[in-house]
Amino acid sequence: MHCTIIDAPVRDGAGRAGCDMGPGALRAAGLIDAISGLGHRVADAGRIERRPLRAISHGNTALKALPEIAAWTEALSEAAYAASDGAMPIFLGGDHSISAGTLAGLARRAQTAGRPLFVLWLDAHPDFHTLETTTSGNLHGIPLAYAAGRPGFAGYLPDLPATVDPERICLFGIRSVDPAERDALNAARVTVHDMRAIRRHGAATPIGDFLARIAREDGLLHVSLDVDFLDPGIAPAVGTAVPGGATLDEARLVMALLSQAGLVTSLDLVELNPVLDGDGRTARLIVDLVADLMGRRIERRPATARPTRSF
Ligand code: EXY
Ligand code: MN
Ligand code: MN
Ligand code: MN
Repeated sequence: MHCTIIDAPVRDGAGRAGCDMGPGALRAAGLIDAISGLGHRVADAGRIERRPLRAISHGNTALKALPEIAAWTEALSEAAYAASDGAMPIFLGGDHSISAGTLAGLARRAQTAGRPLFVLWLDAHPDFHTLETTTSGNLHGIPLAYAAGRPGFAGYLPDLPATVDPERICLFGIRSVDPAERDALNAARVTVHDMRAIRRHGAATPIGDFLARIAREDGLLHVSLDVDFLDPGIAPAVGTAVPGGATLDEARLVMALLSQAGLVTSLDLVELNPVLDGDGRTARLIVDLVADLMGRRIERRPATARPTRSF
């Protein structure tokens, strides 16, 4: 596999500062060595430059940093399109607003390639607000709606040349949904596996079914991994922590299933806030999960020590 690492140090979409240091923290935690150590060729594209700011106004006065996020979205859309021509781009966020750009570029790539794009959204939140429905005004709450072509973005950016079909989106790990998002997800027929369903039925069947469909349709698969997918007990370095997230075993199972299927063609790692990661353990955990996804063999430890005989 050929991978391209792309830093997207975006912080303006989140309610608190710090996500701009995410790429540096993932690198310091050994991300590149972890991937190349598995035999993959890694190209380092370095940091994306934001486009120049344009004046953009909108009737929703709650919106924060609209010109900044628009300028990042344009830059990331171009970068994602270019980097996905034959390689697997890995985008180091940055807050989740980066995925509006990465998905826009990847949808265009899929259209060029004549293949359907599927999205696995690993997150506590659906990020399915429009510019009209968000009440927090934090634009990390909108990227999936934007990429799916929901109405409610008029006057923001030029129309997307390609969007992600909502019926090819799978939300997994969800446990914090705003009412406007709930209604829109139902109307758009997005697949939602919330934590309650995962606890009751397990992770293997829904992920396996989604992967089987992608294989049948010869699709591309983008995985967007928000740190808050994980339980805050194991991944505290996130500004929007929600209790009851994926455990280490659940997250590793998902990564192992993705690795075995070999269908992932692009990846976002978002919302890591190193300011909240005193000992760096969240960054190390994300690197570990990426290594699982990229094919590291899962070692099985016996539940109890094996009896040994020395005579
Ligand atoms: N739905 C909430 C809002 O719109 O403010 C929370 C969004 C959190 C987004 C995080 C990154 O996934
Ligand atoms: Mn998110
Ligand atoms: Mn989230
Ligand atoms: Mn909201």
